[in-house]
Amino acid sequence: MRTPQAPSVLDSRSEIANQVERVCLEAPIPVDVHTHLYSPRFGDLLLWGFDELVTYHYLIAEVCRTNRAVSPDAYYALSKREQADHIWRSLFLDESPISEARRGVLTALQAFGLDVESRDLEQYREFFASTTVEEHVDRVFAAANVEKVVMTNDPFDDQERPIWEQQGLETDDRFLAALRIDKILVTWHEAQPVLSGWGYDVAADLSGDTLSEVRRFLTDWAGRIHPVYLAVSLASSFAYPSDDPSTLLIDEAVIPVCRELGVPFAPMLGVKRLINPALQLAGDGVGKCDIAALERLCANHADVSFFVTLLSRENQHELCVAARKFPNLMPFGCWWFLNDPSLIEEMTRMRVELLGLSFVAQHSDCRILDQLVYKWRHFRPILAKVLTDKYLDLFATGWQLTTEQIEADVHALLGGNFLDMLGR
Ligand code: RAT
Ligand code: ZN
Repeated sequence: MRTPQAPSVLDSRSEIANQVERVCLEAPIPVDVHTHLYSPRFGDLLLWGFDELVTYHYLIAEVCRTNRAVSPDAYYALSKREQADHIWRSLFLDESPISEARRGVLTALQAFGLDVESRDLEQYREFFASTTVEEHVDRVFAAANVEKVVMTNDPFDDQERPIWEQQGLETDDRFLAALRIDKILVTWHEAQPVLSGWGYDVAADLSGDTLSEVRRFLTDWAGRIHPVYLAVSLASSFAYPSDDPSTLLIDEAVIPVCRELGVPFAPMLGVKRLINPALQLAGDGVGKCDIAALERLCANHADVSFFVTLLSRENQHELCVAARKFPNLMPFGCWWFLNDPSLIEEMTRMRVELLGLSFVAQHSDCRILDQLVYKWRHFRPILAKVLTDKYLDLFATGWQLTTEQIEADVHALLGGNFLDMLGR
């Protein structure tokens, strides 16, 4: 019989620092809680490769300000390959690629063993052309050390819907589904005729059986995709309660379905949509949201979990305070414009100080498979830095730390807390 190993007590500052760094750099990510990735069976919906990587919408916004000789309209009129050539030239060759999104491209290329120093995009393209998507999914998951990712699944998407309808449940267990319901909550006037066309008896003014029919629609889709949460991106101006259809739809359709399924509702708040429409997908901005709306949601539905990320830096402290008051509120990730090292460090530090370990520290929001590598490689050392400081503060009081406890703490922050919330 094996005797259980004694927990390894860490008895010096340097030992603690070394172990925290090792654990943060090496721990598998149990689940990346929000991405826009798809499994290979979704075909073209799964974006990957050099041209996709450099035409990420974060880089489109950068190229349109860095090289104003090419207008947004002219940029979008180019082929994907020409867009990639233009971005590579303007953002990587004409100046140092110092921004976070540009650095990310280089981190990904380097991780695949490509020679970043050569600056030879044809060599990069050849590398991707010579691999299969299945091989590349394995390669990327291994390089990022990610076990599972949550997709963003929209039944209103005409390319995505038939795949679920024809092929049924996802079979690659690295890919979990999330039911995205922006169409219903943000643009009900557009969703209503579509739902009607699909045989749901819904009225624009929410009268009659509309709310139970929306519940039926959500339940049908939940049966089809088995979502780990229901999600929506809400504008910074989102108000709750309000006269907008979203209030009744949330209270009477979304929340009851989440309760029934035992999954969280994941509102993501703070976008200002298309402040520059010419930039298309790259044209959204940020606004501070009203934290009271979120507080009221959590208070009105104490038996449902809210899995929340906010886009504005100015909202982050309020979010932590709200989470202290509402145990059913779990903050996650450093979203989009906050996914920059200085802001990640600030937010992670503040969250640890106010919430201990009861949040999910990061998600990747990847749209392109290859980004999984850089989003996590850039995050891990920041987590190590913050946690090292915190553990050393504990050590200074005489508190004893073990490697096992640090591993458990890091696992929780990297997504274990999300799995616990689901009871998995
Ligand atoms: O981060 C992004 O790529 C944004 O464009 C959005 O997709 C956002 O993350 C969202 O999920 O709405
Ligand atoms: Zn997203």
